[in-house]
Amino acid sequence: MINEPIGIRFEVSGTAGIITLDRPKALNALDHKMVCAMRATLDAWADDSAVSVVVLRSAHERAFCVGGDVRAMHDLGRAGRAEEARRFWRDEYPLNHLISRYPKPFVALVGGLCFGGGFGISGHARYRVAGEGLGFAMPEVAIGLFPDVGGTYVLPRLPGWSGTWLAMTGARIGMADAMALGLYTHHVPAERWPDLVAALAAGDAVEPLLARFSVVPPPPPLGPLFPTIDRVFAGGSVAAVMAALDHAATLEGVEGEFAAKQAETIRRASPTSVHIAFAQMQRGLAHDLAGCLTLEFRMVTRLLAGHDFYEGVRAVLVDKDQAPRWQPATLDEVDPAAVAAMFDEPLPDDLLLT
Ligand code: QUE
Repeated sequence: MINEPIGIRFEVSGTAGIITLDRPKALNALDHKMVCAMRATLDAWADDSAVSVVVLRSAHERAFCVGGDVRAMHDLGRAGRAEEARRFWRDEYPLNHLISRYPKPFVALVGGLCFGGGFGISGHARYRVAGEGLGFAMPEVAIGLFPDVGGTYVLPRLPGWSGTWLAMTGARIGMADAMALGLYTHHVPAERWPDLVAALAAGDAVEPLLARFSVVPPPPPLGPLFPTIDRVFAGGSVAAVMAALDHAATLEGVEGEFAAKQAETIRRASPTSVHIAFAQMQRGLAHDLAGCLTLEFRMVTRLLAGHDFYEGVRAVLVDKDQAPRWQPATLDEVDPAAVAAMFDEPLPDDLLLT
C-alpha cells in the first residue's frame, strides 16, 4: 500500500507543529514506528524557525494513548527476538527525555485513556492539559511490567505517598484527581481544544492562552482518601504496606472498603512487578529523569528475559482470561535483595542519556 498510515500524523499549522496520535484500533498504543517518527519530527522542529510551539493530541476522544505496544514486544520476545523488542524501549525512553527538555513550548492535550507509555510522551511536557474525560493510570504491574517511561522520576515526587499507591496498584484516576496530584498543569474542557489549538497556531503567547482557556477543576473525588493513602503507603517495605492495608481493611466505611480493594488489586498483580514498583518509589528521588530512565531500561531488559511479562500480556491482552500464573506467585516469595540487584547491576549496554 502506498502511504500506509503509521498511527501518527504531523502537520505545521501557522506557527504550531501539531502531532496527532491516530491508531484507533489499538487505542493509540505506541509502536516502534510511531516513536521513531515522533523523534525525527521533534528533532526537525527544534531547529525549524517556522515552528514556535508543539502540540500533541489524539484524533480520538476515547483514548489519548493506552501505552506502548506491549503486545508486539511480547510477540517478539516469545519468538526469541527479545533484542528487537529492547530496541523499542531504547528509542522510547530517549523520546520521553527529549520531551522533558524540549527547547520550545510543548503542549500535550490529554483526554480519554492515558496509560503508561501515553504518560511518557505527555507527562514530561512543559504544559499538560487534561480534558474532563481523562483516565490516567500506570497499570504495568498488571502485565508483569513496572511503571516505566519516567515513572521512577515522576511518581515519588507526587504529593504524599500517592505515587507509591498509583505504582503498586495501577489504579485509574480521573481528571479532577489527576489535577489535584499535579500530574497536569491545566484543565481545559475538550470542547475548547479546537479554539485553543487555533490560537496557538496563530502565534499567541502560550501561558496567557492557557490561563484564558483553563477552568478550575472540580474537587477531587479521592480527596477524603488521600490521608489513608499517605498513612498506608508510607510503609518501609512491601510487607509493611500490605500489613497496613490489611489492617485498614478492617475499618468501617469508605476507608475500609478502599483499603480492601487496594490490597486485592495488588495481590492480583505480578508479585515481582509490585516489588519493583515499590523499589522504584524508594530510589527515584535520588535520580534525575535521565538516571531514572537508565534504571528502567535495565529493569525492562531483565524482565524481557524472565517470565511474568509474557504471562501478564498473555492473560490481559492475548487470551484475555485475566488469570495470570505469576512466578513467583506471592509477594512473600519475592526477595527484595534480588530486586535491588536488578537495579544495581549495570548492563553491558546500559542506556545512557545526556
Ligand atoms: C497494562 C498496560 C498496558 C495495557 C494493559 C495493562 C499497556 C498497553 C495496553 C494495550 C491496550 C490495548 C491495545 C494495545 C495495548 O494495555 O501498556 O495494543 O490495543 O499498551 O493492564 O501497561
